[in-house]
Amino acid sequence: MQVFQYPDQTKWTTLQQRAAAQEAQEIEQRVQSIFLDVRQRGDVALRDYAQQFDGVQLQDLRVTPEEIAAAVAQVPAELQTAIRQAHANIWKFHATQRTEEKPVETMPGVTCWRRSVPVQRVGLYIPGGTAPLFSTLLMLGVPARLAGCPEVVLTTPPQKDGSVNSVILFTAQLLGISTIIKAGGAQAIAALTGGTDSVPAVDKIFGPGNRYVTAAKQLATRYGVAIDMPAGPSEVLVIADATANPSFVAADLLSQAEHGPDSQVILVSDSMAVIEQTQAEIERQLATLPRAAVATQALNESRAILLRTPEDMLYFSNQYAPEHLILAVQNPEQLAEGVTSAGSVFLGHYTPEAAGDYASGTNHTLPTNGYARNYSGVSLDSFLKKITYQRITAQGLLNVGPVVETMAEAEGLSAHARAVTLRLEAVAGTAQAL
Ligand code: HSO
Ligand code: ZN
Repeated sequence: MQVFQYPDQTKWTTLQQRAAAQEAQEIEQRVQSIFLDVRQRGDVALRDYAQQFDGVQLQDLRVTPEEIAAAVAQVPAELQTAIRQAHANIWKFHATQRTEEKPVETMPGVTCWRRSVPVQRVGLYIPGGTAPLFSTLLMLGVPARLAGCPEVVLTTPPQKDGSVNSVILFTAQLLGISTIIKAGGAQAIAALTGGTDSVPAVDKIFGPGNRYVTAAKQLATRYGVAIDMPAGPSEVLVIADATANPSFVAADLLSQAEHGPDSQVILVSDSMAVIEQTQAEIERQLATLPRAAVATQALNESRAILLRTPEDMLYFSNQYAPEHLILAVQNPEQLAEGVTSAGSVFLGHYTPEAAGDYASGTNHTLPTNGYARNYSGVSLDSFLKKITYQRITAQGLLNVGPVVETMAEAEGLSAHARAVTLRLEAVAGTAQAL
């Protein structure tokens, strides 16, 4: 980690910068041609890409019920129990996000209300690679189920032998997801966008992925498909005061760093002793970390920053807007109240980010790359649309009609005014007939 002691406030924005993504244009062009190809050749294109990128020749792109049953039998009982518990906790937390709104009479006879309706067809993308994240499937599948989305399609890249990771299949089965497609990368997103013989088209696509997947999701939005959020490499910022335990802090920083060489890791402290001890701890813990090579790359780009006060630390963090914020301080509640930009906040010395990554109940699909300034993480709402309704009675029209007429005429939109006037005349006619 690079250490910065009491940097001048004019330097803070430089310290808050994320590494800029390169070759964006090249990636975009590649993704565009994949989209065209999948649109034209459908499943044939998907099979070609599986051969090219995953090194596997696929017959059936869809996972069969027999494959699911066989995979489930392979998952150790202890892991099954852990996943069930995490599922229960995530379900419990997201269930509290259900809201019921009551109709309101804005004027007598003018009633307005709003109904939550699930997004009808959702696509969940789960990457394969070195660490197939079945936990992410829980984070997306639980709110999709709670929302009541009628069609849930899972896409994930096949392994070298043509199978799908057994824990991912177990988790899918637990969630009641049976449409599972063996496709990864931009081609999977292209298939979910336009549909193919094997892959149903969807209305909204969720899930993390590499830069090709991210670029593909962005391209999908141009075809009218929504996405969860713009995604970037995972991030953590830890605020640690003198009461922090350096071995805990080091473990938290490393758990972020091991995700990928481009993971963003920042330590902010008002204690130089904590920074020094944390650095020593990182070295010690790295020695026994299987993914040490990945973590080391990320740590080379990471920063430890010594600031003077809790207020300064909070200000720095809010400006950076981290995906995850850990408050390893004596009074985390007080500091937490001042958080204005962060995806998810972890309070106190016994609350590692890892708990939220897997099992405490909150969602781990969160805004990165500074988007915590204007985006929320995935929640039940991400799978719902809110439709507004209204009903106006004759009395209601007498009340609200003249307001509309006046405003419509002032905007020069006479047909709008007439839509009210004609009805008001009809109402007057009925009143006279009575
Ligand atoms: N920290 C990751 C989520 C994750 N961690 C999955 C472990 N598995 C992004 O929030
Ligand atoms: Zn993680």
